Amino acid sequence: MAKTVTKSAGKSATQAKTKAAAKPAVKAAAKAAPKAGAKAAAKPAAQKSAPKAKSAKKPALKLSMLKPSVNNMTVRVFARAAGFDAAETDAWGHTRSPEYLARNPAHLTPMIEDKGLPRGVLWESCAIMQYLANKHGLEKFYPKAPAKRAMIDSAMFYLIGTLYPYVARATYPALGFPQYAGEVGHSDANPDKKSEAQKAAMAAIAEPLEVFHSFFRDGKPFIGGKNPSIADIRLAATLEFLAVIDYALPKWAQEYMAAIEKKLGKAYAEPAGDVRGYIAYVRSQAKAPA
Ligand SMILES: N[C@@H](CCC(=O)N[C@@H](CS)C(=O)NCC(=O)O)C(=O)O
Repeated sequence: MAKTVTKSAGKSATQAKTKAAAKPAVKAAAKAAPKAGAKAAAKPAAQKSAPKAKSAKKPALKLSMLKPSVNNMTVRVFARAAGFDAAETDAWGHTRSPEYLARNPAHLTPMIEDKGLPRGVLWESCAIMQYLANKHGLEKFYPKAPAKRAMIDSAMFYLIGTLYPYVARATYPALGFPQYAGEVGHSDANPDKKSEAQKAAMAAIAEPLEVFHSFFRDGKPFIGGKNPSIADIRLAATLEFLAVIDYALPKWAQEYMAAIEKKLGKAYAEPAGDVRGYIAYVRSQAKAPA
């Protein structure tokens, strides 16, 4: 299986920064010690600077992903925003290979590999973010206080269970993605019926979307408060797909997405660029003369 390891610009910049910052600190400590004239003083100085350099090191992350997917975009944005040293493997065309299925019988991406996990791998975008935030104490993205955390969890479950199925039924036909068994779009119904079902799904998006605004955000810039939480990353990424059907997002949602992108910068823009690039591609194909 050909592996494409894509290393993000943000990450290599951080890596370079870490290395550059770590070296002079250790060097300076070693230099300063002889000047102090005491051999014993050299050790504590060097030891003091060592943990600093170590704690600045970004935790490694092995991620299998698909670039056009917003489920994957979610974890890719989070990994960058939280400063992971993420090695991304493009799983396009490999999710049903015997090797992949042996590790992940659900054949899904995003998937992370982590020795600490009982089965060595973890899929489901929200579970991945929850796990990594728990493991590394990333409270900025996933608050620890039970009541606050419950709201983030509720928003994410509501998204996966209610909003996302509508988004998928409305956008997958335009994205060229397969639909789920049991849905009209997956059946051999005639094109008019399929189009009717797609329109119904599109119309159904407005209600849960408004719930995120009125209930979960509740006047705050983000669901997470002043900073985007993992629920915000999950929501903003999901809404990216709506561009493929020219869905008229309410003003608040447009501003909300812009605010997340502004706050997270390249961490958001880079994975979003892959999704947007794919949307631009499918749209250009749809317009191209047969
Ligand atoms: N609820 C899951 C959805 C994951 C999912 O549907 N992944 C798709 C890409 S969007 C996938 O990997 N499909 C490949 C396959 O089924 O073979 C999540 O949020 O992670």
